[in-house]
Amino acid sequence: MSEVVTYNREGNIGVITVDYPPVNALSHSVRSGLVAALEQGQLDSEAKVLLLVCEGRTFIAGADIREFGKPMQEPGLPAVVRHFEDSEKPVIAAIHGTALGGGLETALGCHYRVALSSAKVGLPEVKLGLLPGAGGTQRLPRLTGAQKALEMITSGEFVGAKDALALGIVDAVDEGGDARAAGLVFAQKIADEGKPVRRVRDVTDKIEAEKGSDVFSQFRAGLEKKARGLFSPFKCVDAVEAAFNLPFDEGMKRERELFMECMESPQRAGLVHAFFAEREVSKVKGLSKDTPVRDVKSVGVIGAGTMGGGIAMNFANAGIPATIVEVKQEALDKGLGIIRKNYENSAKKGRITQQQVEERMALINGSLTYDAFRDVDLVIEAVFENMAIKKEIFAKLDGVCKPGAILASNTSTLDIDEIASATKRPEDVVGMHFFSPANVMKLLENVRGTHTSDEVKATVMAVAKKIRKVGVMVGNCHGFVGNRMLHKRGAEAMSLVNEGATPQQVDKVLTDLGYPMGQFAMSDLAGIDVGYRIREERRNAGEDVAPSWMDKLAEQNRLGQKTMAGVYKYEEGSRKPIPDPEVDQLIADFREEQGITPREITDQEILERCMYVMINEGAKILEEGIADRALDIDIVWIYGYGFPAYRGGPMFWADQIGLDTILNAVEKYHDDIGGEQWKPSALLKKLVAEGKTFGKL
Ligand code: 3H9
Repeated sequence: MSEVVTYNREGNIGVITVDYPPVNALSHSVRSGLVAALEQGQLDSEAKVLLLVCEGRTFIAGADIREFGKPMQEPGLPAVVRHFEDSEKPVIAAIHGTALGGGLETALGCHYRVALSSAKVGLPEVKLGLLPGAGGTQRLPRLTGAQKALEMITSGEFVGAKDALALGIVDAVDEGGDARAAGLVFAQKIADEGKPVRRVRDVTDKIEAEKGSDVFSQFRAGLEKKARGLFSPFKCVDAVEAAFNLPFDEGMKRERELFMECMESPQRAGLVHAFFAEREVSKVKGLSKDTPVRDVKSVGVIGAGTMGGGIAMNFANAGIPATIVEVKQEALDKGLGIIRKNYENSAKKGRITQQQVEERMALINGSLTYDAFRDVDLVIEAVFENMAIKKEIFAKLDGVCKPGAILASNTSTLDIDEIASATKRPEDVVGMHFFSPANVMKLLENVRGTHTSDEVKATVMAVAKKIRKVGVMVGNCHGFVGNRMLHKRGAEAMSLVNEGATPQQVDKVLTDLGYPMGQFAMSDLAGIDVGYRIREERRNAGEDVAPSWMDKLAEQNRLGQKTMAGVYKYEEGSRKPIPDPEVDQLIADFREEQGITPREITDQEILERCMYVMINEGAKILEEGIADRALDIDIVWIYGYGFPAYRGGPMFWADQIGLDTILNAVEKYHDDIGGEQWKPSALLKKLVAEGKTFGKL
């Protein structure tokens, strides 16, 4: 008898129960347990109808992702689903929580489906670089038709129970809160009415109606843009199309072939790594489930600029009141106005209702005095990067805020310990680095200072979750994890252009790798003055920072998108970067001035210099304990800078390239170019010597 799948009978209903926490994933034990329990149900002459239910928080959430990449143990999932569909007794699936991937496929193998109204269903395999491989691509379109099946399977988005009912994916929705009870009632009805089995594979009306339709070619054309660089969405379309062109069994074979192609693709490996990494980052070294977490019921934000406004919106979206403090009424009004405009735009796009706009605005208050922070549980300072101002603010906060309030800085580079030194409570001071636009980007880089207490660390990680961000805990150093690596890439990209590359060439190499934008398009977005000011400050501090053609841009007031000219030029109302001959000339003049003879630079050199310099820095970050694991760095880059998740993050990508290859190149550039950035990381050298990877430190 399986421990994770059991069989019992209630009246004339045979109940198959899966109990495999946390999400009833279809591990080998569950698959074989399901087959055994189904067989028991067939042999049980008292059972007229069978019911499949799950214990715990959810129905089956899919195949067991931890088994991917290991040899498959029989029975495979398609065969399990087939057994259910072949059953002579009607089988009913009772769905609560989420029926996802193989979970929904199992339910589609059942003859009837009832869902709690709170339940959701979906085929999210595409998000793991896969396609539904247990009949989902063949059975779902038989119920929903081609268009909806294509949308669901290529996006991986979930559908709520009521919509699932309208689409024919489920047969009934139950308003109660108990799936077993709802399933038993539904099953009893089927038994009493003597309803026969009803196999989805035999439903053909939609297949016949849409055979030969041009929905597939149209859908593929639309995907070209949406799924740029991705492998599996296109395979999903091929598989769904097979449902319309081939008899069921042959369609299943085609689905299998395509599924295996996806399973073996490097994109699948990258996306599965990203899936687990996203969950691992919430487990912070030194903290446990028992670490106390403070209640955060209200927050304060200092600064009503783009960043402060975006931060406040996150809290309002989560139902937490936020008070923004500004110095001048005018700036406050402007900031609140922009927040309203952002919400109104979301309402126009149908993402939220007008009522939600008002509810959220009601949660955001403005004030001109720090007294407004007396009772808040957390204050986030979001003024511009200037240590003296930040210290002044933190000293004031220390005087105003109640004991136990968390004092956070949204600084993107500055020393958290120095900021904390302005207060008498450094244990309550922490960095909370949001990424612009703060209401959109999913990353929250939480920065621990030397004295930050465990309770405060645990609280800011919990806050990240509450406001639907992915929180990553990192150590305190200039630029932390993300910007420290970005600055190395930026400096290298700038040098490549000094030496002969064009900005477009550099950007294209990065977008070809899968970034949404290149280094220079990103500089234009952030503002050319930002980097210029940092370089100037370093020069004023006596550091040896080489002159650059980008300084010239700043001096000519080409500050990026905001002045419609930076590295690229921009047309009114458009964010599309257009190469500008004036900049080519500016670069040529700069080279001449510096006595540089430009040389041909290959794309491979650009890739190596922009990426390997980051990997080398990432290794130093690990060496110094600024990041606890390589996967923390991967998540920072995926959610903060748009590194393609299908490559698993920069450190995972480096493991795929081979650390020996990377070290060789780093050593070569150290010899050729020199500089601290190319000094090989001791950890990188150690890993290569020991034949290890970042993933297996
Ligand atoms: C598939 O089905 C292929 C088939 O078509 C074909 C086969 C032939 N496996 O996210 P949470 C773990 S592909 C193993 O924090 P939530 C997760 O790692 C699969 N483990 O909770 C975490 O572990 P830990 C298609 C899994 O409530 C814990 O469960 N299905 C799996 O925020 C809790 O997860 C999917 O892609 C799994 N399938 O969200 C669904 N799923 O505690 C993927 C979760 O040790 N899963 N874990 O860190 C999800 O989307 C969310 O986990 C879910 C719950 C919505 C279910």
